Amino acid sequence: MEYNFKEIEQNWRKFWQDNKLYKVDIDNNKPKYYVLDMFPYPSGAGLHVGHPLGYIASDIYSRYKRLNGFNVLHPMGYDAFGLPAEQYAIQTGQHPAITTETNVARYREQLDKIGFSYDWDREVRTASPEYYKWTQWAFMQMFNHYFNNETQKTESIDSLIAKFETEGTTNIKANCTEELSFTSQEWNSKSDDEKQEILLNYRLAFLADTFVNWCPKLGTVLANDEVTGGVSVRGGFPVEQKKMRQWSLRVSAYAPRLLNDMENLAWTDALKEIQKNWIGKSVGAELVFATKTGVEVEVFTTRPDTLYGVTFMVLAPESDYVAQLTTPEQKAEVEEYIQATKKRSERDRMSDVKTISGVFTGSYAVHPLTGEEIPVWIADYVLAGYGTGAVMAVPAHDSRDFAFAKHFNLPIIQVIAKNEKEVTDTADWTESYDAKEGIVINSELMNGLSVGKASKKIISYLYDNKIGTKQTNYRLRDAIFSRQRYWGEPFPVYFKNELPYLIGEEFLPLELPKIDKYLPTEDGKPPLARADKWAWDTVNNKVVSNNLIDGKTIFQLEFSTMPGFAGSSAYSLRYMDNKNNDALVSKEASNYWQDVDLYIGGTEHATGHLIYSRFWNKFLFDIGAIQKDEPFKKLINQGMIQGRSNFVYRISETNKFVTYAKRKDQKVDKLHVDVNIVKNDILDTEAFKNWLPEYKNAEFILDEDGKYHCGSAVEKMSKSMFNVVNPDDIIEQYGADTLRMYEMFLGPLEQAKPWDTNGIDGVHKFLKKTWNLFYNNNGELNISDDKATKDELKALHKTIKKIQEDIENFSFNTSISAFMICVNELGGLKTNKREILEPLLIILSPFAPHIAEELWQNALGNKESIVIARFPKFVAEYLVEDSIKYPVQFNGKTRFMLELSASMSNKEIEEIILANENSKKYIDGKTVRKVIVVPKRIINIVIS
Ligand code: ANZ
Repeated sequence: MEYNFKEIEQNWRKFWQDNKLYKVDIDNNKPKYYVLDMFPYPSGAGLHVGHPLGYIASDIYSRYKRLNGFNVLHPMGYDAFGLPAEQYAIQTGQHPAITTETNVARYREQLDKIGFSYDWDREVRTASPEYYKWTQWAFMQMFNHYFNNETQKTESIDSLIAKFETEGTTNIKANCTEELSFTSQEWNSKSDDEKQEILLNYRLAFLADTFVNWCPKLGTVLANDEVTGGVSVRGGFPVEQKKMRQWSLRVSAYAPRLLNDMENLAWTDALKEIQKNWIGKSVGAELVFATKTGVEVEVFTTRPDTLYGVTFMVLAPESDYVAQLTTPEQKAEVEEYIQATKKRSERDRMSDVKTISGVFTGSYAVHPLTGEEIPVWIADYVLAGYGTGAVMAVPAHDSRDFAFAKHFNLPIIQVIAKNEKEVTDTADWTESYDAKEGIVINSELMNGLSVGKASKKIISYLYDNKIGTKQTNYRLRDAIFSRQRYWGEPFPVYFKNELPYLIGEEFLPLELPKIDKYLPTEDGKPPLARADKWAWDTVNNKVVSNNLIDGKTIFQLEFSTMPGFAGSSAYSLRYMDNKNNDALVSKEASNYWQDVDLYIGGTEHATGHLIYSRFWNKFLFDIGAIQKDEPFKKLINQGMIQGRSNFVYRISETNKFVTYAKRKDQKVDKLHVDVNIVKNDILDTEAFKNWLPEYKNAEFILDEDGKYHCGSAVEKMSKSMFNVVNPDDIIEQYGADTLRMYEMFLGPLEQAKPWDTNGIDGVHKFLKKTWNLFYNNNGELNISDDKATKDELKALHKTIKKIQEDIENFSFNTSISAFMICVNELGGLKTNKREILEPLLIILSPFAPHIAEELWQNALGNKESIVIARFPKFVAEYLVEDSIKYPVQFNGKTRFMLELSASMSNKEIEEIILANENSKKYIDGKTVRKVIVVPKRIINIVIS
């Protein structure tokens, strides 16, 4: 029989599916193992060979764990809400659900061809109502909870209300937007509306006026990680800062836990570092500067030791203090500056250190220690959302303050010196001294102290004198949670007197209404404002027509929808129990599956999905809905697969193409050519002419070998560079097993590497060679039941050991090499013994499951699938060498080699070596002083 991969692969895929071999259920007799891929957004372009890299790695691992007796949960689904389907809907009028459906079907077809071991019965789609019911449910729980800073846990909003009713805010340490203070009597005498408004200050999911990244062109708010360089990541449209009433999640409340709990996660240091910086813990002080008008400006500083060096203050242009402190004379200039700031994204403002700008407010503050007057400025390098949105500027020791002071000619006072002698005139400084090392000078209360000691001393002084307190800040922001879009989860929220109320939990899911167009309305409202039927009847608990809204029992529903990360925050939990109608996940399922043991996906999610889902899980854990407060125990980031582009060179303004070697002789245009009509860098010139109409009459000036050699380069894999390789084409030509092994062979999983189809033949040949161990040259089955020889066992067990170690270290590329060596060795030994071939197939099956199953069942005659076989035990004995070749030295010089049994004792070796004829020649009558035997290594005879 020939290795007919097409037929084989199709047959076995059907067999696996028909027999539901990958279906898993809770099984208390087996240990669980949960392997998860980051689920894809099904885009219209389909998968290219870069996408399955991580999926193949996780599939190998899943299969390996199954072979080792684990009950493996390995699911797949779709992150199905998203912008592209909606943009397409805007252009064509086609409902995004239809686009999504089509794309999902295409993805599924492509994924199926690769032979993954997913339990498709557990599929989830974030855009389906049965799924988003639980996204809405989680949101409702967040709305009904607040975060208790004292217990560092979330608690019910009812318990907070109860405290307000009995003791007001006296003993409350709740995480909130703004510190409020009221007595129980004051609370009890408030109206329902007032109470609702106050509670928004505490809820974990809340509505508040916040500065957001507003993208007018996309008509929506974007998250920080969706904006880069002042434009939207998708589409590259300008983004501006705008104050809007938005839903937010109080993610920042969890900052300490998100930071501390990272310690126990098996993630790479690089990724942990990114998250750490994103969470951004700073320890310092908050203190107050009074102004002459009575306004008290609070600042956050990490350097209280530099307090005597403050020579001015800076407010964020958006700060509430600005309006309070701007004098009439300065008003026009300040207004103009505020307008200019709106055009710059927060990231630009933080990263662009060259552009220095700012405006004086006209007001002065009073230094709390010296009583001196210091001017208050506004500048966009101070951000509204961090700390208090105001800074005490210390130009001598902060580089941004320094640049600002130089630019606007403000005084600079040195208060830290490397040592006592390093005190110089700041007028000569070209840069600030930012290091936290040295002693404090020019600072009455702290002179002579080290930076650390000075900080401690001044903080307690500030505290005692009621000027300030110690403060820890986190850079992590609350997550803006609304989008002014159609294609997302609707909020289960209606508005009464402009205040939000939840619909009853039992009426979920609240399904997306139908609308005629997917654009915002003419007056700028989100697309859901187009729905005729989008009001909530609180008596009958159902959606009704807007024209029934009466403000008494029937109210308008929320127009915004939830952002992309909503649906992906708890999907790993839903896979555990995807059919459950009564809970996100049952207690039983959560108890058994616990968390994801291995998560594989890209690093691009480091500050988005991987923060939000950790937050979401911690919240669900706090309310007792799940068992673990961290979702992903181990995380591996696969490297990007880059494209390898090819180029042709057209002599400018002609139809003639020269080769890479000849391109230098004339003026040429370097043009991308479709890599699929190039093989080993040689262009198929006929195919080229047929490729695009403009090349129909192309002429070629070939190289001396009569071929057209292209240029090449490694670039991002993308349609525009014509370097996209479709896995379907590879599978058509070589089969899925070759694709799987070749993707792994390309290099270490975590490294970025270019896709280069040139090497694929080698891997394909390896599979054929494996096949030939079972079938002879005439295609006849040829298996023997004889006992294996020592050499055969050694070749096999060496490989078992290596594959096991490699898989456990996620070093799949070296596994492929080990298989190649093994099959070559076995080929050389003409192995055809079942005792060797059976275990070989089992260890190969995670990598190349189709060929392994075929040979397992049809060549070796096994009745059960290889999927449920057991990974062979490595036997160390087979690797022990029987004999060892010793170099024999005389006074340190190697004279000859001697092969001896590996089991001999040193004493036996000594006897043999002294009796050896060859030895006698070298001893040559001299006295033997000593015989040194280093077991299994060397023999040295000392003579004199
Ligand atoms: C005085 C000072 C002196 C500062 C000095 C630094 C060095 P991290 O570490 O990132 O937390 N700051 C405070 N709020 C800010 C805001 N909203 N926008 C921009 N900058 C702000 O940084 C905290 C430091 O950044 C604070 O300490 C403050 O400047 C500034 F030699 O205060 B510092």
